[in-house]
Amino acid sequence: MKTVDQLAAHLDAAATSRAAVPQLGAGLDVPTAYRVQEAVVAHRVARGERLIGVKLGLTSRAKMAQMGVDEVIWGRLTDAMRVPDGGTIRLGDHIHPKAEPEVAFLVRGGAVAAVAPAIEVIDSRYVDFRFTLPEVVADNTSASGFVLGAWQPVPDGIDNLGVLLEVDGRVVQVGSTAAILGDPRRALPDAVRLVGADGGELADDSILLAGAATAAVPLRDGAHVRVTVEGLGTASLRVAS
Ligand code: 0L1
Ligand code: MG
Repeated sequence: MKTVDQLAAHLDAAATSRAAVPQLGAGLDVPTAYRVQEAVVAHRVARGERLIGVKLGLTSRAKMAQMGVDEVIWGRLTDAMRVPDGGTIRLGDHIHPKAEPEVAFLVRGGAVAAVAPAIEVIDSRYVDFRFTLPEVVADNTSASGFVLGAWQPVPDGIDNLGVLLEVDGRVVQVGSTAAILGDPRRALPDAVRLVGADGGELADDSILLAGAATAAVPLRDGAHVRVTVEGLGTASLRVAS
């Protein structure tokens, strides 16, 4: 088995060269995988990226069942992953990206200060998007990009808001914020617990991507993707080659 630093360099090279790598194979446990994730993200920081938040993954019953787990996972977000609302992502900067509709929180003083509709772009560094739980943790939970709509005060009752994912004006996924941990507000205590267990904390003005409300859809050249969360507004991106 390779060392944590070797595995991190391997995954970072896959991301920077946009060439998917085979799964790492047995022998990696989840605690070690989080060390690999930290080291993978350290490569980004060494290139000048700044940590600006965290994301939760496997937050729906469907994704947990698919992976055979009952615990959410978390990953690190950097400023270079952020795409402006209505901005463009390039396929050439990714391997096989997918988009999923999410809700994002702005964390301040240990509490949620604002909420926004969001799109997460996930892009596994593994061939065919196939991985075990430790492998996806090591790969920073497939984090690759995200778009935030406008921040706004958190309304009462965000536990069952309708969510639409449109591609080129056609609705391709319909869901509810209930798919995000039963209630997306659970993301904050979960993130505080998971990040805290790792010795970290959510600094003021951290972004928290709470999780996906529907399945992810593959992104293709020229697509216009828009997410609408009932009562919260929209977030969108364009895909170019
Ligand atoms: O954000 C997510 O829920 C993704 C977690 C990793 C699994 C995947 O890539 O689908
Ligand atoms: Mg996600």
